Amino acid sequence: RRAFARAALARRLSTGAQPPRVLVTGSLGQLGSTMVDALRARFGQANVVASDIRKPAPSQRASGPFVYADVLNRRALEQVIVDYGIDWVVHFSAILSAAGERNPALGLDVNINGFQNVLELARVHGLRVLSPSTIGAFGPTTPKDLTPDLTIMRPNTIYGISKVHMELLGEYYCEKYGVDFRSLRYPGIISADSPPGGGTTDYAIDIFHAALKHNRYTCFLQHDTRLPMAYITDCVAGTMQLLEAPQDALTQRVYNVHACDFSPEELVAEVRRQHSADFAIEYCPDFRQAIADTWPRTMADAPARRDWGWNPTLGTADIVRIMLAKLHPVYE
Ligand code: AKB
Repeated sequence: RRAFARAALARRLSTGAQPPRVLVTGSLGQLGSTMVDALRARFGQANVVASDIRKPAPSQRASGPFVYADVLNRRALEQVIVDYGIDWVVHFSAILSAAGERNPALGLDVNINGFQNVLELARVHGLRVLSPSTIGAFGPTTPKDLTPDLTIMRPNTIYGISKVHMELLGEYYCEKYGVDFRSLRYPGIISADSPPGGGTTDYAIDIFHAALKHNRYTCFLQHDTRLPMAYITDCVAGTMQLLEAPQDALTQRVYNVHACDFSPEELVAEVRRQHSADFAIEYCPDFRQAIADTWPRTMADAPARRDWGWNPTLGTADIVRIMLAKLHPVYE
């Protein structure tokens, strides 16, 4: 199916058909710049409009168009969509789990009203929308191991509640109005080039900076808290695959994706093995422990593999190797 999607796109481009014009909201967040780069490599620099409510660094501006766009301002967002002739929206603007518990009003506003604005504009202007969901959409009563796509979903965080709302509303707009809504439930995403922003899985990035800087780390989750994780390149590759998959390949609109899973103590063991045998760790769980305790440990993702070719390649040891290699020069 992946080969089919690529061939269809190649045909589209070779027959002179225009590549899609894509708007990325929240493009200055953890995933945004890598996703924008991948989209520009595929569809051309000028066809991918990056947007956010912050000022981009000169390097983030250099590779193509950037616009100020607040997802809470529907008219302004609509103007960008009309002015740039947007076909697809990749909607990354969101307040993550820990940040949402710190500021529930902001979490509700951005995650619910921001998404509703995007979806309504997709209905009016016939857009494809890819908006990621998360393992945070599951809750304390969800089965924790090999969690299936369809299961109990009663999250108890603002982030989780707003993402279940997003999934259901996207499916509703798809069925009722034919909006081409697509979503995948991200695990914790690990990246070296862009910092995370207010998540419960952020420890798995912080730990590398601390290891290289101080050779010690105080972890805000308990030693044995196993969570699903993925390296950013696997995440962006999967997001591109789902974005480009032909409509008739999709048997559902929201997909679990699983790449690897580990606990803090397993990550520490790998950092000690690859970096420093005397790397010191202390566990001081805070409010994020209660969030992590409600999330799956591992996810079942056969439909994503079957329908659009989800095929992550990096496991825990690979992620540690890449993170250490990328961050080492920063702390030399
Ligand atoms: C978070 O920790 O909130 C995010 C997520 C798993 O969606 N990284």
